[in-house]
Order: sequence, then structure tokens, then C-alpha cells
Amino acid sequence: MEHKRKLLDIIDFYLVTDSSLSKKGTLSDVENAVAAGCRIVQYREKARSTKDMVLEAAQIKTLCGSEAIFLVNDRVDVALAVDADGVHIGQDDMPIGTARQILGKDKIIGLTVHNIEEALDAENRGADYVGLGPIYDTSTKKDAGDGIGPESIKAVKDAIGIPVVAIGGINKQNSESVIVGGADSLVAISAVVCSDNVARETEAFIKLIKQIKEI
Ligand code: TZP
Ligand code: MG
Repeated sequence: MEHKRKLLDIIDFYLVTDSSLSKKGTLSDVENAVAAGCRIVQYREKARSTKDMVLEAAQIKTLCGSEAIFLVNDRVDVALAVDADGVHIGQDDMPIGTARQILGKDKIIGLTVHNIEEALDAENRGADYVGLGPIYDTSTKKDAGDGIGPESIKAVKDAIGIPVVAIGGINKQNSESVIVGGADSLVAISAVVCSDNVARETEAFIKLIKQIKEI
């Protein structure tokens, strides 16, 4: 687990799965993203049975191996069932303190936030990173609300000490604004899983992000 926590410092591109958008399927997407250098994977599945999720999560855990952090979206029970590296939860999911009690201090917990207040609260309550968004308007998450803009990232980044992962409507064209804006890492769901070459797109994002960070 110590090794997985260290990976949190080098997450440039963050893969979130979406079986409803994926061209080649979630397992193929994870395999290709990890092979391309992705160091964090979140299994986000809104429509499958718990049984299917546990079976699929176990396979994703194997694909991530020691290469990538493996988190489950929303479902603390599924994360526990397969001994995932942690969870990513939203403001209306299980309270983070409860999730921490159940999962223990070593597991990684990410929390979705929309502003500075929620970000400070997330850090105080023991989140390991925050997901901030939606940065841009997106149709991938129907209830995401309007984009808050890349200019909102800096204030959140300056307010907290844990990594800030930007999400929502991000593609290769606008990813520079997000990293220049202060994000440590970014998620781009449709831009990657709708592609017929997830490895190529992941590699392209990682290269772009690293280049921008070096400037
Ligand atoms: N949370 C906030 S926006 C979003 C989630 C899960 C969807 C992001 O998807 P895309 O395709 O990268 O805009
Ligand atoms: Mg959620």
C-alpha cells in the first residue's frame, strides 16, 4: 500500500472507466491505459449488478497490478470485496469519515468537490486527493452542472495540500489550460474511452501533461 500511495505523486493522467461510452470495453480500456503509463484507474460503473461489479473489479485489480492505483467509484462494499486500493466518492455518497472507518487508514480515498469550501472540508476529513469539476461542460455526467472554468483550479490548489485532479469536458485541446491552471492530474473520459485506440490517447495525454508541467 505504501508503494501505491507513492504513485499519487506521479498521477498525470487519471483513467475513469465508462462502459456505456467505451468502444472496446472497460477491461480493454484499463489494460491499454496501464500499458501506456496510466498510474491511477477508477472503476466507475453505474448500471451493472453488484455481482457483476465484484467480478469485473477483481479483473481490473489484476490488470492494475502494482503498476497503477485501483479505486472503485461510490461503492465501498465493492472496494472491500476485492481489496481495491481505495474508493472515489462524491458529496452525496457515504460520508468520508465513515468510509475511512470502514476501509482503514491505508486505503486511498478521493472526494469530488466543486469549490474551495468543499475542498478544505475534504482535506480536513482525511481525503487523499480531490476531484474538482466539472471544469468544462460535459454530457458524460448528466447531473454534473455547468463548467466552473479552469481559472477556478488555482484557488482550490492554493487552499489545500493534497493533489487536485481536474475532471469534466477535458480533451487534448483544452488540457493545457487545466494543467497551467494548477491541476496535478486530469481525467478525460469520453476523449479517451470513445477512441478506438485508448493506449495512443492515454500516451498522448501523458506526454502533453508532462510537457506542460516542465515549462
Ligand atoms: N464527474 C464530473 S464531470 C464527469 C464526472 C464523472 C464526467 C467527465 O467525463 P468527460 O467525458 O471527461 O467530460
Ligand atoms: Mg458518486
